[in-house]
Amino acid sequence: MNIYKQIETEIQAASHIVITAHKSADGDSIGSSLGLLHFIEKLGKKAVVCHPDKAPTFLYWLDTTAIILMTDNPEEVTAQMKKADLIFCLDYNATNRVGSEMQVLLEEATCKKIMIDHHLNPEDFPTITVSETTASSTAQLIVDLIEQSGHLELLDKKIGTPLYLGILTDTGGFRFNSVKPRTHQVLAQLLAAGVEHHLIHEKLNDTNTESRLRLQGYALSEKLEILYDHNVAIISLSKEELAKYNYQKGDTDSLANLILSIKGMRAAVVFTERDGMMKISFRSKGAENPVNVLAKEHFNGGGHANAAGGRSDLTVDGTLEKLKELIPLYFQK
Ligand SMILES: [Mn+2]
Repeated sequence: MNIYKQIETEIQAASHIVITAHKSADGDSIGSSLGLLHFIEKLGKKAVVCHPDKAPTFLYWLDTTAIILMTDNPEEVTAQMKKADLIFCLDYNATNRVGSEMQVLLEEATCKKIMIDHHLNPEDFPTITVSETTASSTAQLIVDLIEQSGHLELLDKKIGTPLYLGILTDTGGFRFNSVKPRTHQVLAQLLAAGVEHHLIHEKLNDTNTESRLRLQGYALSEKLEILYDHNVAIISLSKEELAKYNYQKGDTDSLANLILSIKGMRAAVVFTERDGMMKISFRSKGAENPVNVLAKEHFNGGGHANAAGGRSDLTVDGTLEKLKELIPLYFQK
């Protein structure tokens, strides 16, 4: 029997199914959870989704009312996990990925556990493990489950919409190397099932407010500095400037990637003044231009090679000066 047929057998045999996903929810953890939930419901069974924390703000348009959150309702999540006779572990492969509170519940649960995931180096706690490290997303694997368990005819818009979202967000808009011919075959199946992809793109991307766009326009035309000797672009924004454009949390999030898109740029730095400090975002391209080292060594921060964060307790001008002194050392000609 193929592994997905085996998973369907477990779904059919279970009487209390709980679907979990990792902490710091993203499009794929939420998309794969809701896609699986609706598939299980279409099989005529019930399931509940328990997540460690809530969806990020860019997904607030999504109907996530079916998801019970550990942060909001720990008693309910605890009760569900204790009642479960089958637990799905989606988009993660180590028990600590669900956060310390849910990790205890997951490890104490003696029921069958099914992992469906695409990250490297899975732990071997589950009863059944689907670990496809070359898959674009867990959402793509849920489509594999639906197809290979012999239920492609059940795939509909309700199941397909969150799955499309999961693939879209985990592939940076079908851009990353993880996109394979199979990814587009799966996307074709989702569209054939009635998924209105243009609406998903619209809801995900067309979310600007007027003041956010005006702030970006101001930042780009008045505040952008490019160190052409090192191909690093910098934007700084003071508290007063942010207030003038009615700054809301998240309004400057895309600025660093925007200026990194200038042809030839190796790195981008955007910093904004918060209560008594500067919050700094570093972005860069390629393994040869890591920014996390600079963030760690000089700005109390860290992160990934191409995406890091940090802080400075200097003024706007002082921070700018410090950056301009350090950038030549980290980004030599
Ligand atoms: Mn994923």
